[in-house]
Amino acid sequence: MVVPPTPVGTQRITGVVWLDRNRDGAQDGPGEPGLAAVPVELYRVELRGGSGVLGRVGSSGATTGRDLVARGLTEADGAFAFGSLSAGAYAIRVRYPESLAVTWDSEGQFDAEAQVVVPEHGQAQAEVGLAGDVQADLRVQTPSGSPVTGTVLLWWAGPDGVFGRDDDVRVPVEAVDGRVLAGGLPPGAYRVVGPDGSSASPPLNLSQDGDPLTVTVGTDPQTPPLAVTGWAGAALLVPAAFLIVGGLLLTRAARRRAGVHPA
Ligand SMILES: [Ca+2]
Ligand SMILES: [Ca+2]
Repeated sequence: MVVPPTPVGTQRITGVVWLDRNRDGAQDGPGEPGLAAVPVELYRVELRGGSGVLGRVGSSGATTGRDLVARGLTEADGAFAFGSLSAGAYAIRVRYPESLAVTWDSEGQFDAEAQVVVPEHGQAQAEVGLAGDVQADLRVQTPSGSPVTGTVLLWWAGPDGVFGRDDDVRVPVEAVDGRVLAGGLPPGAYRVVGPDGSSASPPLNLSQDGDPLTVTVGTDPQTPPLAVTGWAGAALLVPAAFLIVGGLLLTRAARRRAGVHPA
């Protein structure tokens, strides 16, 4: 029987880096979004002395027997993938920002490095959870001072501190009667987007020891059009009355011409 050769390049490693705000090692819904544009490195790892123990990636990144194979950035949803791999042992290393702490990696060592073994014809999975130490305490209101209730977005400018780039993160949180309490956030620059999604607050800075902040978002509901009253109403009503009376007179004249008489 002919044994087929080991396929090279059909195996892959996929994974995700996310904001694990409650630090439980699971990605809990939209309130724990993926982290985009996070650098991820892939190393090929050799088994040490045939002992079955995987070697560690040194702090410098590349050490003998642990070669850097590829680099990449996480996608908008925090996902990453390395394809066209040979079967074997690898290490995923996530270069996370200093302002975040590792809450989880799929290896269980909380160092944002996960070692995986990719089987032939198969794939491996690696996850890294990160969280910040900021607890946001916000009063969210409309320009007229009405408290906002509903889902608002805490729009973090990301590690680069600049809004509008790939590393930005939007965290949906609930505002109840204007109050937002949300933990596990990275420190830094934020804007708050109101429930209508159309307008964002001015930038504000959230830090570990920050005081409660009042944030104004959105626009007030449009003032309904004024009811027709007063002289303006009268000006419309007078021509209308002429039309009605005129119409009645014309109808009566037409009936008379047709020989129809009111009973
Ligand atoms: Ca979680
Ligand atoms: Ca940014």
